[in-house]
Amino acid sequence: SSVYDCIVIGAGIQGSFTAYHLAKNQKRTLLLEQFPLPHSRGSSHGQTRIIRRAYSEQFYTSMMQECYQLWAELERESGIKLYRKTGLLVIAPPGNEEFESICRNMEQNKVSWERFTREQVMAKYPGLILNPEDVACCDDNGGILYADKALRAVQEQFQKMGGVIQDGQKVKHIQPGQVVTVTTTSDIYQAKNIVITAGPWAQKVLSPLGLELPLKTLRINVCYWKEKIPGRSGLLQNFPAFLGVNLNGEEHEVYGLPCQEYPGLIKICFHGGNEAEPEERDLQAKPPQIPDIQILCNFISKYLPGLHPKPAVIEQCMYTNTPDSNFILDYHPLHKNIVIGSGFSGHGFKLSPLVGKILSELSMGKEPSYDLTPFSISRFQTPQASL
Ligand code: PYC
Repeated sequence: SSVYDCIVIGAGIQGSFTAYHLAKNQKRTLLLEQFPLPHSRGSSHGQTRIIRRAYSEQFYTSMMQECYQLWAELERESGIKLYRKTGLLVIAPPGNEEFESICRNMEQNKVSWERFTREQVMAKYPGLILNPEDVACCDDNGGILYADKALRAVQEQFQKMGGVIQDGQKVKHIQPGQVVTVTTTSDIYQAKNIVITAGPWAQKVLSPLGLELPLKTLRINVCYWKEKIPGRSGLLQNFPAFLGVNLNGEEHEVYGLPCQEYPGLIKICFHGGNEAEPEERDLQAKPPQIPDIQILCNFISKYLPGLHPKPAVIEQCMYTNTPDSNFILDYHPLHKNIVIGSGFSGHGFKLSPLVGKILSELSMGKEPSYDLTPFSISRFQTPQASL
């Protein structure tokens, strides 16, 4: 069969946007997915994700500017609304360093934002009770992305541009070379370049290629909460997306967003989880190392007392975390025609249009549009297996 310009392995949101940008550049592209699409086993399912420029790392705040434009472009091309502006509220204890760098970054990057007093927050969002000392700010254009619609839209645009999707085919073997041969459970394909965006399966795909990355795969409980008395909490009318940083003396973050999935419920989750293999995600976990649901219950009792302190619905998702929570966007150290996008660490969805653009640039041998130092494999300095 003929040789593709590029094969993208993994049709989650990152791989799908990579394939889309390659097709926009007239590259003959095959997008491979191990499961029949759509599916809920990786990190790109569900109806909603947060979008924000409120980041403590300058490079994400800056990259998000282009992401908003790219999301709007996909909305125009597909004719589908993918973004809803709700504002993104950040809440933290006083003197919190991450909170202050988020404010600084928004200011320096000309993001439309404001600080709120505790009283302003509680007046604007009835039902949300802050501690007396808590501080807050709002990223005005923060909000939610319609995740499942976005995934479908980007795949459809890719196909309209002539891209090919083969789903339900698991990659069994990759033979590097000037032309890379990819053997799946049902076929053999060849391409001049490949991009690996395999989500929590990344390490399994990369080990046979001699590359060990310090990735941890986590099982995430996505929790939905119900009002104690229907209609009484005031939370359902005007609820923003929010990020709670180190609240309640916790090291971790809690986040929430208005819920599309289950009318009448609110989605509030712990931004972390316990280690699990993606294939074992749905098995009864060992006693958790991090009591994520208990932390959430404590948070709800204090900050959202109008909600039942136990989740009504719990769904699962996977994170693939790097030690510094920054992505991996790089070449394979030995094979320049193998590009890797991985380690999205639970915050990659909003950045996916730009991640896809950057991975496509790497794959096409173009100068990437951003400084990729924070995303390099060499930052880990891990000893590699015999490459
Ligand atoms: O990036 O805003 C985010 C986020 C919150 C929870 C998971 N991701």
